[in-house]
Amino acid sequence: MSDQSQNKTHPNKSRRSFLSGGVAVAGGVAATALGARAAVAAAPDPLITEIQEWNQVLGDGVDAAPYGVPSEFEADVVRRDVPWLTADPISSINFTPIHQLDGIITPNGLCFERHHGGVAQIDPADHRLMINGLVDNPLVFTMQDLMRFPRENHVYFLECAANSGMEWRGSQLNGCQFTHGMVHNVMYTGIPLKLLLQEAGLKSNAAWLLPEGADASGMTRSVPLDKALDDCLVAFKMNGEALRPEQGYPIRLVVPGWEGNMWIKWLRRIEVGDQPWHHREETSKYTDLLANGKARRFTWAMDVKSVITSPSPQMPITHGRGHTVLTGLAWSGHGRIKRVDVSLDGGRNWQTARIDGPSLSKSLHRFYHEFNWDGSEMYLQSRAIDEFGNVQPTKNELRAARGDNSIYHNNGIQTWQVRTDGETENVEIS
Ligand SMILES: Nc1nc2c(c(=O)[nH]1)N[C@H]1C(S)=C(S)[C@@H](COP(=O)(O)O)O[C@H]1N2
Ligand SMILES: [Mo]
Repeated sequence: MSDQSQNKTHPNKSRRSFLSGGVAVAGGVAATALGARAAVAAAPDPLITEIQEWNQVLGDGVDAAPYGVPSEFEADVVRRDVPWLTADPISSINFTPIHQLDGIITPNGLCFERHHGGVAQIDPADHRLMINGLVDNPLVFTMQDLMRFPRENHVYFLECAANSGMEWRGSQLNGCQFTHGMVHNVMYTGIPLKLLLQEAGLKSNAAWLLPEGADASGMTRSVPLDKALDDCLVAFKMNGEALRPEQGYPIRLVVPGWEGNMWIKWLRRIEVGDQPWHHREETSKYTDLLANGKARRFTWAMDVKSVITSPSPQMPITHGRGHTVLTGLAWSGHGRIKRVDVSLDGGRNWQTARIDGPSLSKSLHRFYHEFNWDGSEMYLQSRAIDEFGNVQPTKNELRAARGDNSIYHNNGIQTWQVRTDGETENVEIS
């Protein structure tokens, strides 16, 4: 990226004060990093000396976008898919552009989508939620009924169990959007599921739930009752506004910390039973075939995990050596993240990264590591540790425990190779 193209997205004023302020107050690191820039700035720069067009003509009025959209200069910040992974757009996946985001909240329009029968378009006036099975009073709720229950707000990540699954046998996809982008993190507004179950009255032998979607796939998944009574929500808002159709409008199940598959979208029915159902999602899917021929099942919680989002293959280092900001995401389905370690040399030496922003249970955490890049090759890794002492494993440790056949629950440490020219690639260290 040239200096000029950078100026287009940075207001001149703040860039100037950054340059002069940075050199004046900072020590060796900033002065070295910014030395080259200061020399460039000494030549007349028309972006500073000329009055720009946008400074002379009136802009759009308030009616231009009744629902706001991002700047046209952000047009490449979009969900993307991997064509060979999904044969058709109906039973499909796309990926959150986590390499281009910051903080911990995923904007609604960028949350990855996974659906098995396309996006159901449902008028909330026509939507019903039924609770039946082992209950005293089978009930049907309209949306209006649901709006009269007490609600709560919580920020939770949703990670598909297959996130990073294509990387199990070795590095494959070149970008964290594709290796780690089946995750999003939003604030849900919803009704504790416990309240709706209490309204129906649970029979004494009630032990399992089978939530079901109203989409063409009619997806179902067995959920243990303890989890439902603990922290599940029937959510109708994400980041303050209605769920997007692709996220399950008008209501979805929120199953904090557990695999995305259980978060039934377009939720229409919850059957209460005394044992789990063994449907497709409990048998041929969402189980891991081990080396000894047995399969792991009911692996609900998403284990402690992290990834460096920049630098990364889609976010190479373009500014040359000197002051460099490394950033990434960490999360655990068990609770909060306590610490994130970062290595620049493929796991030989580790330093503690700086976690910034809210540290919430079962939510993404943002970490940073600022360092002075000397221009040599690096092997970047991050390793998260949660509040219960769970440590993110290496990919070799995972394969030693689970063999080569797994797809789901790959929380192994990711390596990015940064070359001397700043280009970055997905690699594995053996
Ligand atoms: N009704 C229904 N619910 C569903 C699905 C679906 O296809 N239909 N897909 C599941 C899977 S596998 C995942 S990972 C999450 C994805 O949620 P998202 O599309 O909001 O990212 O929804 C789950 N809930
Ligand atoms: Mo999923």
